[in-house]
Amino acid sequence: MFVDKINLTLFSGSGGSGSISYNSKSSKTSPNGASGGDGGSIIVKTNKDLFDFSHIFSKSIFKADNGGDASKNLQSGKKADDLIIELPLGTSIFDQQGLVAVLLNENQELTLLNGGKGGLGNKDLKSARNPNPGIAEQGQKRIKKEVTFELSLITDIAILGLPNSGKSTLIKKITNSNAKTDSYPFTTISPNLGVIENLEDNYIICDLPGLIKGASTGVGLGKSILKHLINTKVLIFLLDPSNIELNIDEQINLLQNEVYSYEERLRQLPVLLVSNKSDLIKYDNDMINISALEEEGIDILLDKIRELNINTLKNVNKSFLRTDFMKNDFIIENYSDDYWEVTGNDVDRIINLTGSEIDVFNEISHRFENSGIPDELKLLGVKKGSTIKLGKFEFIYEE
Ligand SMILES: Nc1nc2c(ncn2[C@@H]2O[C@H](COP(=O)(O)OP(=O)(O)OP(=O)(O)O)[C@@H](O)[C@H]2O)c(=O)[nH]1
Ligand SMILES: [Mg+2]
Repeated sequence: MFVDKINLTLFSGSGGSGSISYNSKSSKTSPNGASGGDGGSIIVKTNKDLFDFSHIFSKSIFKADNGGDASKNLQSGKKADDLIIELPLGTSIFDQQGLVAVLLNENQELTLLNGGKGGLGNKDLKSARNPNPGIAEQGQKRIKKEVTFELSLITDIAILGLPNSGKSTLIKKITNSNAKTDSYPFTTISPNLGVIENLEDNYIICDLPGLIKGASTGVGLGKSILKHLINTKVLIFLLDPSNIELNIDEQINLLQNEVYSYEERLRQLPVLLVSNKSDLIKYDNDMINISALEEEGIDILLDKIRELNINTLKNVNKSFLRTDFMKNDFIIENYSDDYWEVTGNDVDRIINLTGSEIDVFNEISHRFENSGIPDELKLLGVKKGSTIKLGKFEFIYEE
């Protein structure tokens, strides 16, 4: 079963408690109570070999372990292991406030919940003010969070068409996919992935369920089909000249309408217009004519795909990370590969300074470098030489 959306409840682990003990038991001096162990965090990590959430479908609750309590006499509590949830590339993560992150890079890691800090024991609470504390901290309590993971497949090419146009027949002919085909509409109800292997590079292609009028507003499988286009680089509109309800031009119109009303940015993607079922009707213009069933014209289609140099193309999606759900409070957005904007409370704190220009600049650089922002930018794949906009300041990123 293909699972491309899942709701989960996450719990971080509580921190263990610190202890109260003393070197000298009789006089209760020289505190040596150790600290509790930190609770486990919940971390998500992308794995390029996953293509949906079926590996976690059977669980709706994930709990990280609690940290151990400290014992007496310098024996700290055990730190709990973090709980790592693996996710496919192309996962968007939502919490109750909205989008948290879009994970597009390999081995990208993100901590969704920090484990509770272990409480300090009386040894670590010693201070000049209180050299012999008779107190210890409890560990931080576990935190609960409801999240939704939603996948938009990462593919090179997506095949779109009305029901029955022959999309699954085509993917079966040009890849290793064993998609189901049949003469009734809506045979395909979830995407089929395949790899085209006989070009210079391997390309991932996906066959989607048939699109119908109103898909972009949610009719039929509507948006759950269209969302997979956000991470693809090329569209194939597979047209069916034997369709008695809509002629080829009407099919093109319908597909364009639904795709572009769903997401305007998809206009940037190259589209191959392919008329299928040429064994029945050949379409007489510059369209690519194929018969997926009889394997006619397939080489011409593959040549057209080769000419697109897909490796040089981009999808229209962008990485996204909203970190105010955790320790930090900033939002990073990239509007192009070399222009990134960071906004939010942390940024305001970093840049809210007055003084001479050079002092302000130095202090901002220092604060920026010591904030969580550079690490997150690195995670999102920012390149040296890119422009970073921090509030009203812009500067060039150097690793
Ligand atoms: N004559 C002819 N029939 C074809 C051709 N390609 C597909 N078909 C037939 O068209 C019907 C639908 O094919 P599918 O590949 O299941 O179509 P689909 O677009 O995946 O359909 P949905 O998944 O329902 O949207 C089947 O009966 C196929 O055998 C073709 O090139 N020529
Ligand atoms: Mg199909």
